[in-house]
Amino acid sequence: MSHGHIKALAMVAAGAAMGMFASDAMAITIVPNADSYISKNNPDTNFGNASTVRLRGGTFDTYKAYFRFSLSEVTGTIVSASFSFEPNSGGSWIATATTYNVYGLNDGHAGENWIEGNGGTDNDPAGEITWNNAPANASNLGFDSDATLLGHIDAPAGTSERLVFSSAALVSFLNADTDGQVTLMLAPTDTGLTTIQSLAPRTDATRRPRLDVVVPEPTAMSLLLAGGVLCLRRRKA
Ligand SMILES: [Ca+2]
Ligand SMILES: [Ca+2]
Ligand SMILES: [Ca+2]
Repeated sequence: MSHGHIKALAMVAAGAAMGMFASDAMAITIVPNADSYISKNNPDTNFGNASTVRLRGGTFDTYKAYFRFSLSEVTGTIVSASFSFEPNSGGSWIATATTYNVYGLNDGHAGENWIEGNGGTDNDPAGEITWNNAPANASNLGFDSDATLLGHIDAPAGTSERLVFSSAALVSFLNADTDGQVTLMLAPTDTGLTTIQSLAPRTDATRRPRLDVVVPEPTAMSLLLAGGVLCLRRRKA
């Protein structure tokens, strides 16, 4: 292979690589296909159809939240990701500054198909999520070993802004998924948190929770692969 050939191939490869990480990254926004909170004081009540997703410390009750996302649109390795959510539109939702832990339900857990439900204590649809049947749920604000702590996010008092969580652990968790669906959970860290924290649910088209991921643009990936094949063919000739 001539120096000219090598130089040209190197330029193509560099261009494709730059494209992959700069202009040709593809952002995908995913909204939950299920969300609900669970209440320790109402352990058999489902809140899947509630107009808010609530969080609360342990003084009067404990609320934790579950969100499930489909990764079916995601191809390739995720290079960055964020999980974000907004306060409910009505009233004050955070009276005091607080911190939430973000967990992921371990991939392959039988509870990944948890049922969002339509409210009430009727267990109809069967298995609708409650404190007593929620996957990986543990006493108070914790989760058991079927969940992985992905980090935490601070929520300022009185904020009306979207809160955006990201961590390397979140990216790893998403990339480790094998069945195209992931469940993220939120729990306050403060057992003395008395006020109800109220987030917008997935049914709120403007404020709903989101999972935003960035993957390399498929066309750039294809170009790089095509370039590699071309290179091999030329070398054989
Ligand atoms: Ca819901
Ligand atoms: Ca999964
Ligand atoms: Ca029901």
